[in-house]
Amino acid sequence: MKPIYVTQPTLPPLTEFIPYLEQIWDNKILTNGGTFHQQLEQALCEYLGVKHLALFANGTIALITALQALRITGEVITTPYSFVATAHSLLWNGIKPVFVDIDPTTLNLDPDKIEAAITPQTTAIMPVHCYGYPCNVARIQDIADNYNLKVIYDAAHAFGVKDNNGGLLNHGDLSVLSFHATKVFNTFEGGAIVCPDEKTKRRIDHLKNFGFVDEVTVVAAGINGKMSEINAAFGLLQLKGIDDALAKRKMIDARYREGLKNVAEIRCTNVGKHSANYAYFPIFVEHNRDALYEKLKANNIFGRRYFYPLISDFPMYRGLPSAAQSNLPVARQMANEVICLPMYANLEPEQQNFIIELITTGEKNECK
Ligand code: T4K
Repeated sequence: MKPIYVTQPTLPPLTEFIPYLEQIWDNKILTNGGTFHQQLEQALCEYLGVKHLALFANGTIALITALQALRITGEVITTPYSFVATAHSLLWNGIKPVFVDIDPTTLNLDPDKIEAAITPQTTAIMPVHCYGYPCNVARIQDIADNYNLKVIYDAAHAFGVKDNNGGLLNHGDLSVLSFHATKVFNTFEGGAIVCPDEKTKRRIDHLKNFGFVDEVTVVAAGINGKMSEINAAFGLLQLKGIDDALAKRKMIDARYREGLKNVAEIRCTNVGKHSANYAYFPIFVEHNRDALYEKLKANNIFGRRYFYPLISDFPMYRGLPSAAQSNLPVARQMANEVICLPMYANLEPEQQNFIIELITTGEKNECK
């Protein structure tokens, strides 16, 4: 059997991409805000229900720029249960991350624990909508308002997630998306910052273009964060199939839940189906997660332990007081138990049945 990875991008037929390439070849504008770049920004604003969005070369540079755009300094409260890019974006800005534990249900920053971590140096909160599961945005905003803090959401996983007020991406001061090849919506590499007003969008556009405002004026030490025309064109094409891809993911999610419901050692998440985009399918294995992980691998099933190790365990973070084991018990437990099972639109039912069988049948003690 061919390897089955944790994710696999859904690619449209190559022939459908050729006309886009022809247009790029005709125009000879390859990057720096060309036609496809403008069209994709517009199309994503409409699809996601957001006012303004600035495309980026990837999500990490978008995170770094989001912090720079709001002039964040000092300390920022964030989660250890995420991809390392979340905290790295703080270090790239000379900001000290302060790790706060997560809620065991949402797997996101626990609002009850945020206030105790605020100091006079705290300027912002950077929560993550982990796996696309919404943070408690109302509680986080209340805390931010009380302490005059900015909120920048790492929404790398949250493409298209809705909440009661519409798009989840409309919360906080800024939200940052990733369009990496492994994501629900991808542009090979890519990302975006969602922002509420024209003025902030202008500043972000300057910052992603070295700080240039016009031919002779540079206002900040900006970076090259621009998305190329090829990536933007691919995004426009991908967008046509996104609803179909999300519907397929939803079915795969349901099949896993049904297939795994009687396995005592395994917990699935329970965050409210209306608010998910089925970006990942994490399971939590109470005893000896790695035995199951290795068993799957031996059968060519390459799940991933997102997010193990915790960010706070990496060498550049583990000396921080907030990285102490005793500060992050829930995050640590989740990191030690998680396996993200293969989840992508084109995962075949037979492949999924094989994965479920491996987990459920016969050697139950293997995942003990
Ligand atoms: N914030 C959060 C919360 C994030 O999760 C991420 C990225 C970021 C910020 C930063 O956004 P970007 O700067 O990346 O836009 C992957 C991705 O590289 C990363 O984007 C993602 N999060 C993270 C959760 O996962 P790896 O090192 O696990 O990827 P990799 O190469 O092992 O890929 C996983 C599997 O996917 C492979 O085994 C096979 C399959 N795959 C992968 C690629 C790249 C494909 O089938 N095709 C492909 O092109 O980090």
